[in-house]
Amino acid sequence: MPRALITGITGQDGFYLSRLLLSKGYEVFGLVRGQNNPKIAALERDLPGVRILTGDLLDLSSILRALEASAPDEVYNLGAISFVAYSWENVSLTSDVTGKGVLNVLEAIRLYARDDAERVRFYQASSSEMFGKVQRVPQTESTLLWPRSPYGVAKVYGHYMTINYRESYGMHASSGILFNHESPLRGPEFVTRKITLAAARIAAGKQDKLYLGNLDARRDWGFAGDYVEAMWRMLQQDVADDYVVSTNETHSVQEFVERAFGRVGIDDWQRYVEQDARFLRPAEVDLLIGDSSKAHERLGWKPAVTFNALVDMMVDADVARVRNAEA
Ligand code: NAP
Ligand code: F7E
Repeated sequence: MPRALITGITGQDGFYLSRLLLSKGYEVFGLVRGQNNPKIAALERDLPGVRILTGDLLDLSSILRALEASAPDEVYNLGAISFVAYSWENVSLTSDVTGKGVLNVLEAIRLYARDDAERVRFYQASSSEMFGKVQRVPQTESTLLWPRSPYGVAKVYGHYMTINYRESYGMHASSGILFNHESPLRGPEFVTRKITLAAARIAAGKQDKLYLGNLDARRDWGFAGDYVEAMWRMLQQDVADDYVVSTNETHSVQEFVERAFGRVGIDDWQRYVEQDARFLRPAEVDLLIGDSSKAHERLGWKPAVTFNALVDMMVDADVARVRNAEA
C-alpha cells in the first residue's frame, strides 16, 4: 500500500487530493497545524481514512517527525498562506510560510531520506501567480516569472528551491504550476466563492449587495477535482519535472458574475453588484491563461469540467447551503 503525506490537508486541494489517493488505495497522512485546529473535526468526518499528524511548515523538526511517523513514498506540499490580498498585509509571514516553508519540507525530506534522495517523491504547489505581469500569452513552463504580490514572490522562491533540490541532490521533486482552480470547497475570501455565495444569498433574499474589486481581471479557472489528478500523475513519472496545469481558456471576473447570477435567475446583475476600492490590489495580475500542452502530452492529463459547468456546480452547492440555512 503506497503512503502519502500531505501538508495543507485542511484546505480545498487537500480534500480532493486525499479523496483521490484514498480511492487509489493509499494510506494518507495529513499534517495539521495548531493545538486545537477546528478543521480537524470536518476532516475526520469527511475523510475518516486520513491519519492526522500535527506540525507546522515553520517548524522543520515537526515536519521531520511527520516524515518518520508516516514513512511516505510521496509528499505533497499544499500548505501555504494562499490568499493573495492577505499577502500584502502579512508579507513577512507569507514569505516564511509560503516561501521558506517549502525549503523546510525539502530539507526535512533530504535529512530523512539520507543517502537515497529519490526515495521520497515530492510535489510542490507552485502557482500561475508567479507569472504576474505576464511576459507571454499563453503562459508555459518556460515563460519568464514576474510576480506581482508577496504571495507570488514567495511561490517563486519555493518553485526555484524545488528545482534546486532536484538538481543538487537528485531528489524526485516536481513542481505543478497550477492556474486558479475552484470548487464548492473554495474559501469564501476568493472571488469565485464570494460571487457564488452572494448570488445564492441574494436570490434567497438574504443579502442586498455584492461588493467587488476589479471586474476586468481575467483568470484561467478550472475545477480542483481535475487538478489534483495532475499532481498525482506528476509523481508517477520516472523523471521529476515542472508542469503547467490549466484549462487554456480565460474569463473575466465579470463573466463569472454574469454566469453565476444567471444560474439563480437574475439577469440584471448590475443592480446588485457594486465596486468597492477596498477590494482593489496594490498591483494586479490582469490576465492569466495557461498552455498545459506539456501536461497533456507527458501526463495524459486534461481537464474535464468546463467554465460554465464549474460556475454552475459552485452556485448550486451554495444554493443548497443557503436552503439548508448553512450560509
Ligand atoms: P487553501 O484552501 O488556502 O489551503 C491552505 C492550507 O495550508 C490549509 O490547510 C492551511 O491550514 C495550510 N497552512 C497554512 N499555514 C500553514 C502552516 N504554517 N503550516 C502548515 N500548514 C499551513 O489552499 P488551496 O486552494 O487548497 O491550495 C493548495 C496549495 O496550492 C497552496 O499552496 C496554494 O498556494 C497553491 N495554489 C492554489 C491555487 C488555487 O487556485 N487554489 C493555484 C495555484 C497554487 P489551516 O486550515 O490550518 O489554515
Ligand atoms: O482573485 C479579482 C482579484 O482572490 C481573482 C489563489 O488560489 O489563484 C488564487 O489567487 C481575481 C483577482 O484569486 C475581488 O483582483 C475582484 O484579479 O479569487 P482571487 P487570485 O488572486 O487569482 C492563484 C493561482 C493562487 O495561487 C492563489 O493561492 O479577482 N477580484 N474583486 C477579487 N478578488 C477577491 N478575492 N475579492 C474581490 O472582491
